[in-house]
Order: sequence, then C-alpha cells, then structure tokens
Amino acid sequence: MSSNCTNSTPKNSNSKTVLITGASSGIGAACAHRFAEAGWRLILIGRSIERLVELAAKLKSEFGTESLPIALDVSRREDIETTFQALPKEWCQIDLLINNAGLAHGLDLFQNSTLDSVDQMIDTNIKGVLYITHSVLPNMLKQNSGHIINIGSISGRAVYQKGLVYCATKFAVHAITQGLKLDLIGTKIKVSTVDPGLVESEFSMVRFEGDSSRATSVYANMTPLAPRDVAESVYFCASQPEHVNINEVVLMPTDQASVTMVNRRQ
Ligand code: NDP
Ligand code: 8X3
Repeated sequence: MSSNCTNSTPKNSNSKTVLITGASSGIGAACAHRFAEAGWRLILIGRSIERLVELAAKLKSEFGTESLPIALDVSRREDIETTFQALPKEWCQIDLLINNAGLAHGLDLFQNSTLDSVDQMIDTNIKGVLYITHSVLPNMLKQNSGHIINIGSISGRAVYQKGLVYCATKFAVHAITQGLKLDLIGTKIKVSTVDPGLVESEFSMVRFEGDSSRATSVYANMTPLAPRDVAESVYFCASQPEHVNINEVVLMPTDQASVTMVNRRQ
C-alpha cells in the first residue's frame, strides 16, 4: 500500500523525531516535555486532540518545538493505517517510538469483571502497541536505525488480585519487547521497556471512572513517582550511544517494594 513515506527522503532538519502515543497526559505528556527540552521534534498521538494541540502550543512557546498533534485511537487498526499513509513526508523519519498509551479499567475479581473492560484493555494495551509498532517499523527498517521504547509496568512482572487483565496486558508488553529485540537482531533498531511502579497521573481516575476519592487513595500517605521521573528513564534509554541498548528499566517509588507492598505513613 503506497503512502507519503514510501519514497520519502530524509527530513530537512538536524533534530530527531519521537512519536509518543498517549501524549495528552501523565507519562506521555512528561516525555513530550523531556524530549522537547532536548530539542527533539514530536509526533503527539492521543484521542483528545484539544489537549495535544494545547501541549504542542505550550512546547512551541517554551522550547520552539516543532510538533505534529494527531487524534488517533491506537486500538483502531484502520484509522492507524489511514493516519500513517497520510503522514506528511517531513514526518516520515521517526527516530524513536514511545508506546505509552494504555489504561486499566476497573479493579475487580475476574469473575465480576465485564468483557467490555477486557476488550478495552487488550485492544489498547496490547493491540495498540502491536499496530503502532507495525506501522512505524517499515521506515525504521529502511533507515536501518530507530528505537522502540515500550512503557510496561511492574504489573507486567507480578500479578495482583483484581488486576488479572491489566497485568496480563503488561506481561504481553514485556513479551512484545523481548520478541522485538529477537526479531530485529541484525538491524540497528533498539528496543527497550521502561517499567514503573505507582505513578501519580490520570491513570487511577481512568481506572475508577472519575471516582476521585478512590483514585486519590491509591497515592495516599506515600510518595509516588511523578510522570517526569519516568520520562527521565525513557530519555536515559534514548540517549545512549549507538552500540548500547538498554533492555529494561524498572523503577518504583522508594515507598513501594512490590505490586502490593506500599509503605504508607500513619
Ligand atoms: P494517563 O491516564 O495519565 O495517560 C494515559 C494516556 O494514554 C493518555 O494520554 C490517553 O489519552 C492515552 N490513551 C488511552 N487510551 C488510548 C487510546 N485508545 N488511543 C490513544 N491514546 C490513548 O496514565 P499514565 O500516564 O499513568 O499511563 C501511561 C502508561 O503508563 C500506560 O501504558 C500505563 O499502563 C503505564 N503505567 C502507568 C503506571 C501508573 O501508576 N500510572 C505505572 C506503570 C505503568 P486520551 O485519553 O486523550 O486518548
Ligand atoms: C500501573 C501500576 O500497580 O496501579 O501499571 O497496576 S498499578
């Protein structure tokens, strides 16, 4: 299938380009700030275009950043195909993909969960990562350079009660990272996963469907990670020399020891 990128020439700029999914809030927005500070160009993807446009304007005025905000649901395969076919030529060379868009829906025993929430998490957290990666890879392979950084979770390393489906999606992200590393051997494309513990973002508000007291209680009497902390780890992975691939970064709040063990001040 032909696209603007099929015969694209290298972009007319020295700046590198990062595509960030889920850039409208939390870790994704913090990554946008971090890479803007470092002089990168940004492709910002999310469903809320107003927030992406607002972020792009802010980064333009703060750092002079060139951004391309795109309204896109990463679980919608046809929309992704259309978007990548229509990508303007000057944005075809993507140096870094940050697969960050993701969510948890509910916190329930599996027997009490809905299949709609199962679909939403699997479609966003697993299929979204696969669809976007599959769309970005052809040009990275053509360039024989690039880097894919997945935002996993410590929930992709240990399961907690009532988190079965969310944890399953993050275990899948872990497998996707390892599998990509194997499948891309022999190319210069790097693959990393950054796996945080508790991060205070809109994650819990989304999980509890706007119930702010439930969401706030997740971070009560402890100091969670801030989205910026995660963005620093992502930037660290992205700023290594060509021959160095950081495979995995796991970071937790000092107040957290496992998915279920959190130190809360009395
Ligand atoms: P936020 O809710 O603050 O951000 C999630 C982002 O994902 C938003 O920008 C949202 O934008 C976007 N998003 C959600 N669904 C879709 C979709 N279908 N298509 C495109 N964009 C989508 O949460 P976080 O920043 O905390 O989460 C970012 C990632 O970090 C997730 O993958 C999450 O699993 C992971 N993570 C979070 C932790 C935490 O404790 N917060 C810990 C470990 C990992 P919009 O609604 O505009 O589409
Ligand atoms: C999100 C962290 O522990 O709330 O990956 O599931 S948790």
